[in-house]
Amino acid sequence: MDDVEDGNRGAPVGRRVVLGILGLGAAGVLAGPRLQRAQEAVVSRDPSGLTAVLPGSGGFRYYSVTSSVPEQGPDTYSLSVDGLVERPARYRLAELRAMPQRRIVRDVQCVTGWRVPHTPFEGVPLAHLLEAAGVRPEARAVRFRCFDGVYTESLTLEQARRDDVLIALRLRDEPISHAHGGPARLYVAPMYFYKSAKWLAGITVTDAVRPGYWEELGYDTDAWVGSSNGRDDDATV
Ligand SMILES: Nc1nc2c(c(=O)[nH]1)N[C@H]1C(S)=C(S)[C@@H](COP(=O)(O)O)O[C@H]1N2
Ligand SMILES: [Mo]
Repeated sequence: MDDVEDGNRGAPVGRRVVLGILGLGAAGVLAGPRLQRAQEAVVSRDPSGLTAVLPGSGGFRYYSVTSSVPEQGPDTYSLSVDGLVERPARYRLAELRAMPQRRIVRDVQCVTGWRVPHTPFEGVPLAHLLEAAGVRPEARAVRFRCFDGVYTESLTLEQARRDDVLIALRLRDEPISHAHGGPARLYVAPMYFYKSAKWLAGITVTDAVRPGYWEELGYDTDAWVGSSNGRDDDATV
């Protein structure tokens, strides 16, 4: 329960509301329209979302700011790269899988306090796609769009070129499930998990950072674990 009420800079989520929603059961988080509406109402005030610990999820919470997201797979998925680049591109899942992959094992850290230790993510370094696209000299930032149609994120170009930022295709050595943002999600290892946009659909190179979904609501755009969002004290967690 702690993560629900912890670290919230907006209106706190009342314990009674939280208990009421949890009482509807974890399975309903993914399926029940009534719970999804309740979930949205809560999530809109708190990036912890209120979600549930899914059975067998190994400590992950399921988060989505939208109530349902259409599934995409090898036949339908594509990722676009455009904006201030010499060579805009669109990649199918098979093409992404054929690129050089990097595997990173770190702790997943949500800004609200929950953590999943030693979690392997694997995918194409974002730097590789930027290199292939040919970033123009005036570019300063990268913007991410999701096929849920709502969530957005952004990084400075310098952050986006780090070798611990991936277009992740695998989580815990399996293809990323739909619930975890598959078939491809952003993975920004050194930052709080809200930077790791699920259901990634598009990458646009831009001239300035535009705050993403949660950042419009007050969370830090530079979301370094341990030194952002007023959590400097947590540097070792
Ligand atoms: N598209 C999208 N990406 C998202 C979110 C979301 O609601 N929609 N939530 C963020 C937050 S706050 C967290 S903690 C993680 C949760 O990822 P998980 O559902 O795989 O645990 O996804 C991040 N990426
Ligand atoms: Mo989060």
